[in-house]
Amino acid sequence: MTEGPEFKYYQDKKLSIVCAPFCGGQGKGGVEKGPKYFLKHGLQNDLVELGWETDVKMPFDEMEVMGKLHSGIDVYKNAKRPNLVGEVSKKIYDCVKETIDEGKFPLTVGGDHSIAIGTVSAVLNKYPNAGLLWIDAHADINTLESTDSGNLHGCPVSFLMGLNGPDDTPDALKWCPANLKPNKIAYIGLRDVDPAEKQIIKDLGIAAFSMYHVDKYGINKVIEMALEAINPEGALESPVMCSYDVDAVDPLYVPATGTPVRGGLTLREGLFLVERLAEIGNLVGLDIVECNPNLAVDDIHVTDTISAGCAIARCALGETLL
Ligand SMILES: [Mn+2]
Repeated sequence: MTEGPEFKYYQDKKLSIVCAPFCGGQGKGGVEKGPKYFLKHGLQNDLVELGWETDVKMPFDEMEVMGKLHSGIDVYKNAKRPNLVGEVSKKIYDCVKETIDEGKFPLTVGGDHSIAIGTVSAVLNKYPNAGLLWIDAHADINTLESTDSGNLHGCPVSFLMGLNGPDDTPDALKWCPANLKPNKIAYIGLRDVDPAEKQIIKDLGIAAFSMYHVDKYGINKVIEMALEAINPEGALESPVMCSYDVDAVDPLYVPATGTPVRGGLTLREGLFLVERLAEIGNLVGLDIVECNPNLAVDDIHVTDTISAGCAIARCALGETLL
């Protein structure tokens, strides 16, 4: 086996798996089981075998949060559960911040994508010049004004960027520093974007690579274009965070997810993407979200989905084919 890639920002190779068993950013139960399934699948041991000193963190009490979730829904304007999303994402923020302060790579396992309000804010707190790759079938940039469903897993980017005015920011989310700039995020894998989101992406000039671009240029070129877009200086030295929604990958490979859309990345494209980031060596944080074992039709769906999620983590953290 050849020597694995080097991680410039985590040369000691220490890492925390931050568990984010949360489903309140959307309406389907089961996505909170993600962390448990990842751990049962052997994620921690896999990372240890890749040379990472690894611990597991629980930023919040899952039972307590599920209790609150079932005790009734809080609503702000048309947003569902803003208080719970705000409370939980703040706890995840604190945990990811602590992890980075300890010199450990934060690998956060969701949960739904609303948890990225916490993870991205924490990474940007430590690495203000970090770029963000948002790997997803969806843009997740709806504002409270534009969202039809009111599900906050479709809105995290709007909070990270501060696109909701003070009136449209629920109190429980006012802790969010909203420090993500439009020229520091690039999307890869998009194929189901709401009209209002398309307008926001155009107006703000956000780098967005849909499946059309993956087909046109190939995944490697798309990654390079995305990294150039979020490093306006042209250097590839800047830190990069990756928030990876498994629905970016085609449901053929990742069937057990809340909002599957056909025509996505192949499993190899999805893994190559993070292999390439590991090879470049600038990764400073990774989320893997939206694995929902409850939505599997059979056990094979569960295994396919969880093993793909674990493979994304391993490939991002140094596993190579040779
Ligand atoms: Mn998403």
